[in-house]
Amino acid sequence: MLTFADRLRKGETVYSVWSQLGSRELITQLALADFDGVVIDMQHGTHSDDTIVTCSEAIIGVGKIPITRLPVNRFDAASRALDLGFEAVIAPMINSKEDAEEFASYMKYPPIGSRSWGARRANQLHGVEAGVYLQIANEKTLSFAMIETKAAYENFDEIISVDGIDGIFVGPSDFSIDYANGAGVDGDMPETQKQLEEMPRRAKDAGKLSGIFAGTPETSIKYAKWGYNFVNVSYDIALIKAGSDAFLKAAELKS
Ligand code: 3PY
Ligand code: MG
Repeated sequence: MLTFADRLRKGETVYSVWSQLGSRELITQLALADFDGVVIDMQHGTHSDDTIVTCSEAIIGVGKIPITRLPVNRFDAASRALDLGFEAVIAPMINSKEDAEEFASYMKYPPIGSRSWGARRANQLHGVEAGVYLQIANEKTLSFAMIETKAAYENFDEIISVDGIDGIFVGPSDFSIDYANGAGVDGDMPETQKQLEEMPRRAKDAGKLSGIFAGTPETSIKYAKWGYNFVNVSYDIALIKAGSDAFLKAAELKS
């Protein structure tokens, strides 16, 4: 338990699946599939402060890594997610050193931050004594600051060097929207590829981790080759659609 940080720091590439649909039954099925972890999306998914309570249990119950992405500027929910047993929290739209410092303050106990004590559910789920959890939590739970705007990219070095930020997590879609000045959304747009390729190296040089949202097999392979430690390969809605389309096509039930 609490293995995510160790696996990434040892050099393993970890592959997760993203959950937008806030159902515990669905989370259990995603966790039973062969992904390493499940990301509960509180920003754009139908998850809420309530649904995430049972999600960590469902994911940990089948031996997978529980991760969540917060809504924008809901740093209070970061501490609570950790209290519920999540091993990593992804914060969207971290555009400045100040945003990163505020996020980190909710993620880490003193002396790094000011996370408040109350991790009893995390202790139980991960099978560690309260005092032990306090000693290991800052190292074993991970804060990922999302880089998904031009401003964030320009402030990359300042954001990545904040004590208590363990890594960056790139959002190629929002990044592309900002680079296209709102004209379109395309994570593969040529104007952003150099930046996406260089970020894992810059994170590594700073002694930090890197993650990214892929979405297709091709982008998953590309990002892993570029050195991202943590690649989210797809999401529940897309997998249901892809599976349905493939079935109907194979059975020749629809043209
Ligand atoms: C993005 O690509 O902007 C994301 O936030 C990934 O979900
Ligand atoms: Mg985004």
